[in-house]
Amino acid sequence: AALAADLRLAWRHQQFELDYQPQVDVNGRMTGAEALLRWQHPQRGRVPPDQFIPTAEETTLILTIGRWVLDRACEQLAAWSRRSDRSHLSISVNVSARQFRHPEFVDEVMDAIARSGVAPNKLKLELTESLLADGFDITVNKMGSLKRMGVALSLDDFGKGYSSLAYLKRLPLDQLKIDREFVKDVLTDANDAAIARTIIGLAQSLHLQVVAEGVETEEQREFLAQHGCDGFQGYLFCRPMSIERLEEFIEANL
Ligand code: G
Ligand code: G
Ligand code: MN
Ligand code: NA
Repeated sequence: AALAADLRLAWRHQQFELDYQPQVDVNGRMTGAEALLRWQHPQRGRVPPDQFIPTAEETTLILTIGRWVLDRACEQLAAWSRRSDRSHLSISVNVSARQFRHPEFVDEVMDAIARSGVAPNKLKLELTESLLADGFDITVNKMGSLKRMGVALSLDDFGKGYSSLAYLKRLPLDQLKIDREFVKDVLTDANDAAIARTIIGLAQSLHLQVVAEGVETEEQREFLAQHGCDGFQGYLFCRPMSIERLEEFIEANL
């Protein structure tokens, strides 16, 4: 309850910020970035999202924050679209189950895109397998509406949840993200290596792009790339950082 009250104050005092973490292709070229929410608390410092998003989800604040994140991401995409050396970049936005479930969600995405004037395919929504608990047909229909709008859809934290392969086939996805849990020990744990390879193979047979998160070493990147992974994100390339620092990273890596 105390945290919920603190979060409302945080919203009122504009203590939320977005960091961005670059994503790169097999050639090391940046293809886009994931927007990651941060709470800059005057006393507690920077509070990581896993410590406040669950509470925000218990209140309607997640809807307010979620709209703000979408708007910010679209504004950033609009700024990049006006520069020829950045117009290819995409931004991935995490969408919580409660936010996705809200009846207005599809309209809100449409509004954010319309207001900013960005190409819809530059916006990627990261959904999690927990959405499937809501009822499969509703989820698929909503995803279909977003797809028809041209927005890209990614399944985040893949492998941690419980989505069956039969379900996966029917979801209108563009991308799977291999959870960092499986990437961490991919070189030393035969089971994790098998899981990572299986996810990559699955993505390939479903014609989905596959991005590994939490890539920290060149050896991990190499292993994943050899098995067909086409996108990478992690400390090896870059930590999540402010938009100002990200702009410097982009300049240095053009
Ligand atoms: O940046 P960090 O690794 O601490 O993020 C932890 C998790 O918090 C991410 O995996 C992501 O699922 C979640 N997260 C980050 N930003 C957002 C956001 O804007 N909205 C939602 N719903 N979740 C987010
Ligand atoms: O959406 P998701 O919860 O997966 O967000 C990714 C989270 O993983 C972010 O909170 C980010 O800070 C964190 N992260 C990003 N790259 C790395 C990495 O290379 N190693 C570790 N341990 N965490 C990472
Ligand atoms: Mn994510
Ligand atoms: Na993730």
